[in-house]
Amino acid sequence: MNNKIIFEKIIQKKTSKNIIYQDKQVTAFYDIKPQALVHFLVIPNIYISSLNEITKKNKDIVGYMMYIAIKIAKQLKISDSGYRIVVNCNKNAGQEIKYLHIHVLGGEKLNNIN
Ligand code: DGP
Repeated sequence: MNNKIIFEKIIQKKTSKNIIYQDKQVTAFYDIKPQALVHFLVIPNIYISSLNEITKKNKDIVGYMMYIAIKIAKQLKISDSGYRIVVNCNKNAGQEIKYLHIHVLGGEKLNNIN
C-alpha cells in the first residue's frame, strides 16, 4: 500500500485527532513520532509526492505551507526561542512518507545537523 494514504486520511479527518490547523489549501498536525518537544507537519491538501514535483504551476503552495508553519510556530510560542523547518526529499534524505510535508521542530534546544 502506498503510504501517502496515511496523510490523505488525516486531511479527511478519518484518523488523526491531532490536527492543529486546516484550511482549503493545507493541513497541519502533530507528528506521531516527535523528534522534539514540539514537532508538527504541514502538508498540502492536494497530493504532491515530494519537492521534486514542485513546478512553476504549483510552486505557490510551498510558500503558503511555510507561511502557515511560521504562523503556527508563533501561536505555539516556539518562535522566539527558535525552531527548525525540514523537508526531506526522497530516499537519501530519509523521506518515508511519499507526500510532501514540512517538519517544524522546536520547543527545546535542537541538536546540530549536517
Ligand atoms: P519523513 O521521514 O520526512 O517522510 O517523515 C514522515 C513523518 O511522518 C515521520 O516523522 C512520522 C510521521 N508520521 C508517519 N505516520 C504518521 C501518522 O499516521 N500520523 C502522524 N501524525 N504522523 C505520522
